[in-house]
Amino acid sequence: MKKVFVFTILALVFTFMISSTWAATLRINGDNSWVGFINGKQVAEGDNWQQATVTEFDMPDGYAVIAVYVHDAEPGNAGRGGALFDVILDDGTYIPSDETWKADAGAPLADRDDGWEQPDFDDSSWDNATQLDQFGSGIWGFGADTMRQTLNNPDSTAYWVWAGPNDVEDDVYFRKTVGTLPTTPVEPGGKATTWGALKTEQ
Ligand SMILES: [Ca+2]
Repeated sequence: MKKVFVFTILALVFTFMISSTWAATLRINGDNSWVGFINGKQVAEGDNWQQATVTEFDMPDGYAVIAVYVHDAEPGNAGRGGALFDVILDDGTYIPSDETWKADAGAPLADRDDGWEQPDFDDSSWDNATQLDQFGSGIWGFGADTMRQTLNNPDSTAYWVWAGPNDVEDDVYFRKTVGTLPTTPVEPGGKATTWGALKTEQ
């Protein structure tokens, strides 16, 4: 009976492993400090621009909404702000910070309460991020060797980004949905329908 029990447990664990869909990693660097959110929940906080926060997370629905806040400590043109982040999916898909992310500047995080980090937030009025230097080059290039201690496996190929010119705004917000949004109806229990097959038969 014990062997059967152990086998049952192993089978359950294996079933869970293959059905728990995606796992992924979020890495964030910011000059000077940052807070990261996944699906509206805070998951990361850092203030050493050369030391990324690395967050592993699951995507049971196959996608996740990433939201990143970065604060530049030097007001206006007294200093330049920068944000560098990436998401790596389990299948190797690499999603770098670049101009495809939505970006917005505004009040400091503590004063912002419009739900900007929530998955259902409407960011259609946000501009795209300003794409600056690629990791390893430009004004932050001298820190690349130190940064690679956390930005390895894989090496970062992300771009430093900001909202507008990076010597103006000091509090910026980024958003992107990673993974694949569900496009077909899903039956209770998570079993996918044969929607695609039905459509081709019509
Ligand atoms: Ca500044």
